[in-house]
Amino acid sequence: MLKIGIVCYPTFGGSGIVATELGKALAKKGNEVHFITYSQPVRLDVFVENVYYHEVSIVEYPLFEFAPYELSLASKLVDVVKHEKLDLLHVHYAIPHAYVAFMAKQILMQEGINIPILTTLHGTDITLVGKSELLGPAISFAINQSDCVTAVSENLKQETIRSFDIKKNINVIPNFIDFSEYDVSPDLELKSIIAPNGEKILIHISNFRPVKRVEDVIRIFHILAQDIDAKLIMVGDGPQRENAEKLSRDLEIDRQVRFVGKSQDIPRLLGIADLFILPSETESFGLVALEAMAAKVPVISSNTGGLPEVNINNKTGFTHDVGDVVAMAKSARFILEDANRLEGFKEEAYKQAHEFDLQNILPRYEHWYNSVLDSFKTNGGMDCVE
Ligand code: GMT
Repeated sequence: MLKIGIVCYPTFGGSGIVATELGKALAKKGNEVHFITYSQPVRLDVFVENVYYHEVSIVEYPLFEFAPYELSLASKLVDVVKHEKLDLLHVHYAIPHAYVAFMAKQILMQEGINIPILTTLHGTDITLVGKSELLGPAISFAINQSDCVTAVSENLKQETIRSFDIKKNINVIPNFIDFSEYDVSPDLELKSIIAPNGEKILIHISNFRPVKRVEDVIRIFHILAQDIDAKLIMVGDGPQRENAEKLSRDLEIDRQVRFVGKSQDIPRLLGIADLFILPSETESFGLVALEAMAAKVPVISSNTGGLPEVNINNKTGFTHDVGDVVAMAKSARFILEDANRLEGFKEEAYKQAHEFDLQNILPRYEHWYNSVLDSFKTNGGMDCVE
């Protein structure tokens, strides 16, 4: 059994969820899993066997206008690796986590400890922040200095190779869903509150950042609602929420749209939905689309990034060009207007979600860990292969 350190962003967001669920699954199998973050990951219960949480306290000093988080994290990593005798560090996100892990590794080397650093790329570090010319060299460096790297989709792998000077082999290990913990039996009482007259229920879940194009969700719904009796649930919060609320008032559909804020109850909400809308500008994978499909909810999404690897056009839903709200609304109507057709799409979405069952993906992570550890034992670490 391994002692694994996991570093991630602990807030609402796909990468933190993937890191947390992976850690939980590894702990269930008897590995000792140590989460090292600045606050407790949202989906983590720390009173579970084999799970440990180490909070990074950020050093504040009046001279520092910006608290040096990277310094605090590197120091914490050194401390936890030494005292818990970790076998490896699995960091989620190149910046700053892979960058910081490299620094921690150098410090530990001085003490004769050679800890493998495994990095998983989730997207924003490559496709959004990573586009900054200023950060490019630091991101390339962090990726190249990792002992092993994975990306969550083939598209993200190719995008990383295109955008940076990458000298590492990048393995693709997609996001996953733990069906054993996914109870989505429909809550009929909730359904009758949201849609008292049997209206179709559409849902969008995100952090309402500009990349999610939440105003497109409202526009799609506005077009659709002219032909289909429907309600829309908007789950999450973020910088574009106010604009989206205003738009729904301006379009006079605010009585049909509910903004419910952040929720810990995603499966319950998905359990009553008929269609998921994800018109993002880009999405390296789209974990939330996978969660919807696991709840038998077909998806209307854009066709960018890794989304077409998850949402299969004209099978599990539809994919369209970014911003083409008319086509997205048309496809939504096509799915919803015929009960048998809707059932067919639901079944296909559910079937496709099983491709990403944790039971299939976890062994790939375990294999990855073991192969890098083997190479550390035999030659002090070399580029890993799957
Ligand atoms: O975009 C988000 O909602 C959050 C973001 C994150 O950094 O946590 O998600 C990214 O990682 C997820 C897990 O791998 C992917 O499913 C999301 O597609 C990806 N977001 C983007 O690429 C914009």
